[in-house]
Amino acid sequence: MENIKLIVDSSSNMETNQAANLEVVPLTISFGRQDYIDNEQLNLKDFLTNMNSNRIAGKTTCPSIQTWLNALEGSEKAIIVTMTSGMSGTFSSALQAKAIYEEKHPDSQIVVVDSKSAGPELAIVIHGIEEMLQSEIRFVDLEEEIARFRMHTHLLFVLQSLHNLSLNGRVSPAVAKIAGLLKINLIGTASKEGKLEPLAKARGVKKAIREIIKYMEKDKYQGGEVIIDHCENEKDANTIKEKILANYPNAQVSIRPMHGLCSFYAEEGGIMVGFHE
Ligand code: X90
Repeated sequence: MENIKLIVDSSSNMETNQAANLEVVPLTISFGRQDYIDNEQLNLKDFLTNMNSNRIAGKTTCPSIQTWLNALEGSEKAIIVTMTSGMSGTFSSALQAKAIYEEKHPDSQIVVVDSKSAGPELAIVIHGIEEMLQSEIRFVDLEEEIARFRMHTHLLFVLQSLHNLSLNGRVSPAVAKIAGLLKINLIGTASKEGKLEPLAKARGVKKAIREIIKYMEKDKYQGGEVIIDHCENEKDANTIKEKILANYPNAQVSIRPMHGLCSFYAEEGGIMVGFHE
């Protein structure tokens, strides 16, 4: 279809690609007075060192309305995919930008999708949309088609710490309590409302990886695209990939390092698995 811009926030761990008309809009992570903008210029090593030193509790800020407006500038049609409205103001800020932009440009049409998820599931949704755009679909039908596609995409994750999630009030007190447990891996998913939903606890990584594979099957995984994002944990990401390929040799499985936002919340060792059934 003609010239439709795709815009996604940096929780997707994706990169801006002008040739593909895809722009990634950054969130910001701050430690005291030091702001890290989660874009291509972010020095991840330096960022992780600062984060792991834990001297100051960090916080995050969603993209401003103006940041979205800058990304929309010049586009008549655009699709914005944001991280979950259940844990971030990112969706709401994008919706406000849409209203302002459409009023200023009456011929423009902007679709804003609340992914109700984070990380690699956003990339899976973007890939799905890119595929739709290759077909004969009309722009007015896209929103419904994206909603249908999203019914078959999922997010699972393993977290070794919930420190930053609970310090920032992004999980309920009941979930935050699990954060105190040492050496526990929390396996979880994105709930229907787009909140962190614990599924299981595991001592040891092996067990945690088995749980991930088990829950993928429960989610009716049958060989679709998988993206595994990790925070300094390529080893476990690879093990998960191998296990998936053992059952589905033709599956497209990729591994990516998390960018700043996901690294901050998933923390060192954290793994997020986004997939299409
Ligand atoms: O400042 C902001 O608006 C950003 C807040 C982001 C909070 C959630 C980030 C989650 C990143 C952690 C594990 C996955 C949980 C996702 C459930 C939907 C990764």
